[in-house]
Amino acid sequence: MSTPPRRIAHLDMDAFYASVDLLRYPELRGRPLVIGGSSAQQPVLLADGRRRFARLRDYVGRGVVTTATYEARALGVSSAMGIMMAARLAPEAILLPVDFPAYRHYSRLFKTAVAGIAPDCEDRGIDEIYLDLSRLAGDSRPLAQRIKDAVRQATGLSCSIGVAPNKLLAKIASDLDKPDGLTILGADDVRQRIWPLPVRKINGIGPKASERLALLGIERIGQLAEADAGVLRQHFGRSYGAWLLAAAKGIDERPLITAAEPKSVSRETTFERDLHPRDDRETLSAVLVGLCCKLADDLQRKRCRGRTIGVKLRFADFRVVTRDLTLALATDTAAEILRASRECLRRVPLEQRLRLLGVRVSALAAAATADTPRLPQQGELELRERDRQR
Ligand code: TTP
Ligand code: MG
Ligand code: MG
Repeated sequence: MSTPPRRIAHLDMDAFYASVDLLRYPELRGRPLVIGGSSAQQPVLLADGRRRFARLRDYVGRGVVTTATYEARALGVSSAMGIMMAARLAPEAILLPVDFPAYRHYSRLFKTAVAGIAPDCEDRGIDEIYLDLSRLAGDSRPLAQRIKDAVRQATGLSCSIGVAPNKLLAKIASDLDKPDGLTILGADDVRQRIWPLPVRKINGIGPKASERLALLGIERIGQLAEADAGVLRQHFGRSYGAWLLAAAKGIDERPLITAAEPKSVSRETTFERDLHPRDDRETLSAVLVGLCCKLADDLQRKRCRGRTIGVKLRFADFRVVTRDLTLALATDTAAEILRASRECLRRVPLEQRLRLLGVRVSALAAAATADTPRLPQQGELELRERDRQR
């Protein structure tokens, strides 16, 4: 029995660090820009409101280029090059220091935007992800375009996407039409689109291996695909030799490594002053509602539902008490979590002041695979009725 072909996307942000910095300094758009300086290259705000930027030609030091805009790349500048070397190629280019907090912020933003459309995702670092689109509806091109649009909407940045039957081909594809690219590759395209490329384009063939392949007269992926298996084994060992041949043929069965599903989610609050269970009932109740709303939000964002709801109390003397209960149906609604939390709280003798209140939802399952329908919303009504009675 043959399984249907997979549909894997690789998304990579374009000139990522530089593009994030251009959001802050739009006046630099269209100019060669190199990222890699230190605080000495921080722009200086002038009296007239303009900024003075450091030039590559003035740089002295041993720093390396982390990335460069496509305008700077056109002059020969590339990642991992010494900045002094880059200065010889592009003396007029602007140099900016790295700003990791900003890159991390935009990394989170684009990944969240993508997850809203394609939740099956493998995180491959600050500016790239693999996505499994196999279970999503719609043709690959409009789907990938929607993802690109969502990334731009959330960040103002462009990315390049490749869609192919596996990770190896998707990674090559995302690079074929950078920047702002969208490339769809089928198994039938391997011969025409992949084979003419240098072997280095395969993720996993580094400078060492490509050098040794060149010595065997193998420079293009197509030549590698037609190489003798015995010769490859002899020069690269059994396992890497076999992998080289399979990779050149576009074969790659690796699954996506998605983040481990969370086992539980919890939220808690430590009070500024210890609260009395009766005298501060209103405040405690408001805190509890807040915690339950946040948890429902966490669950819905993670596309999970949980069956076990628990509360945690820390008393003024630091004693900790927990209580939990398990629902018949998994839930992700604030009303259900609140109702269960109150049920748990009723089982705790409340005679001391409280330092902390926490709520936890566990026994989680992915909402998509949960066999139970969402509980009817009337639950909320019922809850308010009961509240009034108490
Ligand atoms: P890349 O995705 O390799 O490069 P890029 O996003 O700058 O450009 P493009 O994808 O359009 O070709 O790397 C992502 C970021 O990682 C890059 O912006 C800076 C950082 N980086 C380094 O710090 N050192 C390096 O050697 C490389 C390659 C990247
Ligand atoms: Mg990139
Ligand atoms: Mg990258």
